[in-house]
Amino acid sequence: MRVLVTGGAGFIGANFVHYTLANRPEARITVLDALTYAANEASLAPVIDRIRLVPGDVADPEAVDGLVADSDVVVHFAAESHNDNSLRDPSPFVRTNVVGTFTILEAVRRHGVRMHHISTDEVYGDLELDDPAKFTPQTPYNPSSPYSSTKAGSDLLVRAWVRSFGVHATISNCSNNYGPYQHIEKFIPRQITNVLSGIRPKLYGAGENVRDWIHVDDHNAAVWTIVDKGRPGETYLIGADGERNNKDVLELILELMGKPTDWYDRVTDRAGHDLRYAIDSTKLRTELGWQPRYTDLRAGLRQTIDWYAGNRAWWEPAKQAVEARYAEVGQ
Ligand code: NAD
Ligand code: TDX
Repeated sequence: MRVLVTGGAGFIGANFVHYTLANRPEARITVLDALTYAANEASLAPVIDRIRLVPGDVADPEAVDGLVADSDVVVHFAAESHNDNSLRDPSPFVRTNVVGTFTILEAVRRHGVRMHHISTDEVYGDLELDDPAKFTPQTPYNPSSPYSSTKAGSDLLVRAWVRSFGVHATISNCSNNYGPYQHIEKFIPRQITNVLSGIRPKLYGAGENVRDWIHVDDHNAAVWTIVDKGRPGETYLIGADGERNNKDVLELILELMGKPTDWYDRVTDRAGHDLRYAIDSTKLRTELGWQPRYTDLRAGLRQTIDWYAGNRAWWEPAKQAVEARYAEVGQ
């Protein structure tokens, strides 16, 4: 099977490449990635002789067309992915997430190629902290940030291309991922690398916001389950029942790293900060038989901490600039 992985030099995409090489030896992988600030070629270095890495923009039809034509399936991860960045400058989010997905859709339509679109639970907006409800495939779209609204827009394009043109596509909306190779602008790796750098961790507001954490390998196993068995045009929600508030996650990181659990700063809250995300993944589990393997957040975080401690060369060059950028806005 020839697999085109867009965004394969980013966090989830690079883990997808590693997961695929380990579990699907028959797959022939091409990565299309614009190598933005969020990419790290070192994430693919150990396997670079087993894949083809093509630098290029998913919003550029010429870069996309031939690669799609030569594929059996496109797994579309490429996106601008960080909410905080989208609040500073939404324009690359509109281009990559909306125009990029449109460009991929037109190419898969032209060449009759199967597509799986990677999206987020943030398209559903947020839930109250004390609401027992979770997001389901029936929850109406109600995105809050420039990031999540462009992801919602991309999902709606996929749905329309399925219905109008019969494109063979599936969509998955996953909750917050953690694991190796995640950019240090994101919550968990930012705090781990802060501790490793002697910097006090930074919690937005009171830290009551809840995220539904899933290990990146569980996400990628679910993606393969959908590529193998998903029904065309269907949407699957991916989540591992990992709800925790940010303060609890931070205190767990501090405990695992041998620091006092109050060794952190409270900083300016995110504008429009979504309160809570929670996924009901019943459809994926019952219809397609997927189950998460990493159900112990403590064990998954310990493995992730060990990875950042053992791979300083991967993240240290970016650390100062990431923290300087946050400091400009009091975070
Ligand atoms: P990331 O920011 O780590 O990686 C994104 C990758 O896309 C980078 O390698 C970047 O260079 C590439 N890219 C950006 N613009 C591009 C363009 N115009 N053309 C080609 N490549 C481009 O993101 P991530 O966290 O790995 O997220 C991957 C996907 O998963 C995204 O679609 C995101 O919305 C979705 N998602 C992420 C999470 C999460 O917790 N991180 C959860 C649910 C869904
Ligand atoms: O320093 C921080 N302190 C802090 O308290 C940072 C960077 C974040 N936070 C909070 C904000 C969120 O409530 O932690 C939570 C997680 O923040 P992020 O890692 O920025 O993730 P989030 O905004 O929840 O979005 C993530 O999950 C859904 C991914 O970045 C998205 O790409 C994905 O769609």
